[in-house]
Amino acid sequence: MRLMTRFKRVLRYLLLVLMPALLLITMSVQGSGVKQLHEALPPMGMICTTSPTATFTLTTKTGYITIPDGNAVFMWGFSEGDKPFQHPGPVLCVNQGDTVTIVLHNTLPEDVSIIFPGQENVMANGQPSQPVFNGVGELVSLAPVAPANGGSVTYSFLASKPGTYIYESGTEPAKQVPMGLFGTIVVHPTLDPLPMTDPYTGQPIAYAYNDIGAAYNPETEYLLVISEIDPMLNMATEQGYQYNMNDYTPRYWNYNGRSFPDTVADNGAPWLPNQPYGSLVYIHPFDDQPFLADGVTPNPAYNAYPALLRHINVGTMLYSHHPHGNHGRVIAWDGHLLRSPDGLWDMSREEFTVTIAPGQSMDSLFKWTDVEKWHPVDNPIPVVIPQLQDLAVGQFYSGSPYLGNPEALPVGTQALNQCGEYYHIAHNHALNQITAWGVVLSGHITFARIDPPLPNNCQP
Ligand SMILES: [Cu+2]
Repeated sequence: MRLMTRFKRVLRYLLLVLMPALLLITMSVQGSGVKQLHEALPPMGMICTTSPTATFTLTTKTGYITIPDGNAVFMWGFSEGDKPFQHPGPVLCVNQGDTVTIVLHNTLPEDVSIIFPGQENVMANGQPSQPVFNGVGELVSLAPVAPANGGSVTYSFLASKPGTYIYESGTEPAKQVPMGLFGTIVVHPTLDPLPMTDPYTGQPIAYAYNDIGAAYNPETEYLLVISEIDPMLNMATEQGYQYNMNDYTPRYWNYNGRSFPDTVADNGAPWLPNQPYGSLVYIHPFDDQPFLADGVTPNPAYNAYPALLRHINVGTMLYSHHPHGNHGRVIAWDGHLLRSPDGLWDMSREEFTVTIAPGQSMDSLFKWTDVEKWHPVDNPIPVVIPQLQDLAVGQFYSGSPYLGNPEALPVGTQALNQCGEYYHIAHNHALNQITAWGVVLSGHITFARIDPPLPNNCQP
């Protein structure tokens, strides 16, 4: 009985959270940009923190994040400069060849350091960054620390290889990383800053690596930071108790620091002041025909470059990611482009579900293709819609199996049905992890939204 009441309360809370999220999503349908600072967050897409000198100040902070089951969890985090606590840490975007400098200021009551997996010859205060041992030869940190309660340390390295990388605590990482001391480094390749544009539309083209096979639409660049939380560890840390790490049991599962349905809310959603990054993937159908059948009229639906999805796993276990309905083309692991050393063989591959190990990064290209070329008049592919009682008319449903064809929904149904858009769930295939402390349909879930080709009711 008590469980039932709790379930209803949680359900009501989920709906409360979901409603403004859906409203915001439908209101903000314009494409997103990257390479912008936090001040004006585009509603969707990866948010880059940039610096003209590739110099960043990261300050450790404490704060709270909210989980859709109603809980607020105490966290540690990296914030840029003197900005308020945020979770996860800022996405530091630099260019290949930059000398990256990161000044760590530590306000926490424990020593903190940062390690940079995938970066070579990292320096700490001008000396090679190396593991630190105490007087009796015990390892105390994987890198020189910023001492507790106000200490600082400066790291630097040459960003020699493009790709998606993790930065995270190297001091007591089994505790400090799950407490939230992690973030993402994105190194744009030297090929990227060149003024590459599409010959038909003049729109910019970006590259994830120094390879034309890694071309993507820079308006559709997304990040998925995969993490987990054992709230008992966080509570013990907040209250100053020791925590036996043998008891470590994650109960919350976050994408970009949020659990579903908050994952699909906009960047900078006002009810998530410390969790600025959404993870809704928002694209249009892939169409590489620049002209209509007459060969001269520009094709308004022309969309020849896929989205880029960057993934990192900062958790302690393997996580699968399944983008549903579409395969992603995996083009790189850990900053290594999947191409043979002689450059001749493209070793990228389409994957139904990708399993990402702790500490790994993976980049994939993602597109949605209208294979059957459905058209309401010219090509009305017949489909039998099941009886209403056999349908689950959820929030993310247009009433039609076809993109661009909104249909009437049962009376009282609250659903997104703006222009016949599709919503595909994208989630972790370990279904016990699409939960929030046992509440189902939270945790590691986000969505891909596919709008009909332009022009449409969402973007006239
Ligand atoms: Cu599924």
